[in-house]
Amino acid sequence: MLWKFIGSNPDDVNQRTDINNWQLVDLTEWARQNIPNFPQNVQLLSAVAISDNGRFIGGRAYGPNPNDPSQNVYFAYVIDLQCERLASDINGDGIVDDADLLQVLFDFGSQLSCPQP
Ligand SMILES: [Ca+2]
Repeated sequence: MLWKFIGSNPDDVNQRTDINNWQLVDLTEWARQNIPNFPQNVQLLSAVAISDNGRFIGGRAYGPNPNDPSQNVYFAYVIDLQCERLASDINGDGIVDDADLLQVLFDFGSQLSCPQP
């Protein structure tokens, strides 16, 4: 287990990328790339907890209040890292349904075209 004090300023973390070859990531950008339907107007500010088995990560976020989207609030979040997107969920809304099938039908027979070198 590793624990290392690297500074009292959060910017110190970003300047130290050599900690056992860890790669620091922007949590919000990571979530937008890996979590289906992650809201564009929510920012993950920090990760403060991880479950013993590494499956869940919890932290603090900032974004619209679900009860009053006109107001932004700070809130806690939990990410389940084992909840993966189904390959057949074409539009990434977490449900495999007729919308996904329709998208496949629209694309049926299409081919990627790449410019000739
Ligand atoms: Ca879908």
